[in-house]
Amino acid sequence: MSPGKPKFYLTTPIYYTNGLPHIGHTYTTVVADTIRRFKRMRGYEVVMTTGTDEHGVNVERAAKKAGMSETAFVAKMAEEWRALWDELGLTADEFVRTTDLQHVRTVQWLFRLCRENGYVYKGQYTGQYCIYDNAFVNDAKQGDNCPDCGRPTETITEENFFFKLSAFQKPLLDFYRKNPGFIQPETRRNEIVSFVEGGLKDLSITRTTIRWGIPVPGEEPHVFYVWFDALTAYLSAVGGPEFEKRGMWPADLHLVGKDIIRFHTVYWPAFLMAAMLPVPKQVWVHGWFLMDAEKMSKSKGNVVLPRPIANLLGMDALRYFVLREIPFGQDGNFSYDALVTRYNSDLANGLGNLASRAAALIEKNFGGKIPKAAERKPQDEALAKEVQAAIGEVLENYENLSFARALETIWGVIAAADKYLTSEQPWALGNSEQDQARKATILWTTAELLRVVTVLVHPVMPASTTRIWALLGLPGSVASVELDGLRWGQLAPGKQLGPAQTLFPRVEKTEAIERIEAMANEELNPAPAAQPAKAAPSATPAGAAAAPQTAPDKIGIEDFAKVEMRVGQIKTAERIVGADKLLKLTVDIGTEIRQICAGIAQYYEPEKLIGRKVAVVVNLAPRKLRGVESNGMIIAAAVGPEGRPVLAGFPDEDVEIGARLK
Ligand code: ME8
Repeated sequence: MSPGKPKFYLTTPIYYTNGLPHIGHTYTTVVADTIRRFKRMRGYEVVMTTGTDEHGVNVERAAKKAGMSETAFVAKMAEEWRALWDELGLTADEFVRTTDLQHVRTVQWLFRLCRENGYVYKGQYTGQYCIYDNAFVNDAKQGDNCPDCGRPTETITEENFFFKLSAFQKPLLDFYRKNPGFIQPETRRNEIVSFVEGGLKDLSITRTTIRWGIPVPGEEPHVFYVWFDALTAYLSAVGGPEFEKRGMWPADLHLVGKDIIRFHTVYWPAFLMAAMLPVPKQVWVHGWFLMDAEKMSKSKGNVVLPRPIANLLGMDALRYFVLREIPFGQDGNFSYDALVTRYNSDLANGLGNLASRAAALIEKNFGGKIPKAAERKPQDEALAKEVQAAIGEVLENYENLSFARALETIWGVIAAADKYLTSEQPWALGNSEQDQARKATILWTTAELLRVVTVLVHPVMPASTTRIWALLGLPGSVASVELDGLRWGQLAPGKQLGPAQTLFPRVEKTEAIERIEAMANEELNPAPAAQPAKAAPSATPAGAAAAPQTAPDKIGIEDFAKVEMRVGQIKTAERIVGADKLLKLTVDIGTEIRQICAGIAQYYEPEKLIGRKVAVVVNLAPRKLRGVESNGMIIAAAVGPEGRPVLAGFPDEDVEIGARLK
């Protein structure tokens, strides 16, 4: 730790490695990254930990399915998680894997402390166990489904080590009383307090039925049950048994979704109390992102992936959207429509437009140099006051993790600036000395407002604010601005603006959604020979990771042979509500009738297509376009700069339906 700086240690959950990150995991990690950046700007020494939870039956099964050893499987998955976080700019300070040696030692050490202090005993356990959530389901009977995920439980009897959780009812209730801020938000705290008041049963913390886990030293074949193992990762990431040297423990903040609240607010503090170790200061429980009111899961086919959104709109847009759209703590629906709407209105028309407008006016009137404000009028003072008040409000809201409110306040300031420019009309002023002085005041005021906004938005949108900082020609990095010293009036005149930038190019909604969905489809169902999805070159905005776009120069005939194309005949064609470009077709391909979506609605009348013979790729993995299943692809030429589709066809011959194209 650096001397003199207060420390702040925060964590995301460590995620399971039997799948890859979706928007839910991304959400928690974005929140953590935002807090990390915010706290750094407030002068804290911050450590943020994320990682992967790599033991348990699910991983054993997933590895088997992949035909790999568990060790190789988790190494590959952990690498994919880490690489995706890097790609999205969400690199944590510590990435802990539960197969790390340091972690293994920490779990064994924590167990020894709990046992030495008399909180561990050996016993028999028979219970209903949910292998998906890796948890015994208390009070469940044989045949019951898991109340959390709804899938069947299994009856398990085995010798286990038990943790005396029952001994912690009173200590935990005392602890919650003395630390009212420990569980946030308040409603979650009440839920947990009543749960603990209802009585606590001892907890089985080892298994003999699982092979893939951390061994209990001297007690093989016992391995640790995943939660005793997983929760300890927070401690092993910052030193494990030697945590005092690093000076980061106890954690200041554990961020978790509501699915794992009990583990973090009941079991985890109890384990630590039993070991006589310091207990974390706060657990913040947030809600779920839902798709059509259901929790996302790959098995339901309703997951939203972060990469396609980041590729098309930029990661900052995704960060902004998830923090702005849903009050932190509550559940909320994820919708691409709302995402693109906010992108266009708040980013392209809002922040992006203000930045380019201010820069263009300063360029035109003052040769790109920040002017010096002259005499201030009441409307200039009023705007300054509004901004100054917003600074305090925003910092307080960030501090309370009220991201939506903080952003609302900032966007209120952006709207005030737009209004100010519209009413002051600097472009309508002439070249007299008086008019020049007035222009200077208006444009300095606008630039100063933009500087303050840039600093305040930085924790949420690090990439684009770095670009606005450069656009304003400001020294150093925006990340190193001290938030507590931020005041209206600090913008020095005379600095030269940086080169002009387009921050958030507007996108056409339907097209953007189609592109995101197509990329997500490809990521979820990669066709064996498929190329990665292409991002629209014209619509890839600031901070967006460029999608790989190159096709190989030449392919062998064996590659071409993988694509099965046949002659099909269109039987029905209809428009899709809410998707202007798509037609839903049924196509006879000789052996069956297929439903296929084609992006030709703007150029072909559905009625005129009936009976038409077309070339169809028939062995493409099915995918959903705007929620409609498409099982195949119709071949069309892309004509002209807009790529107008012209269907490939067979006008001269009477070709047989189902004939193969070679
Ligand atoms: O539970 N909306 O890992 P996990 C919002 N390994 N957040 C969501 C979400 C959604 N739809 N889906 C997932 C585990 N999350 C354990 C944790 S910690 C010691 C061990 C986020 O891969 C949210 O933070 O199932 C949730 O708590 C976490 O991912 C669960 O990730």
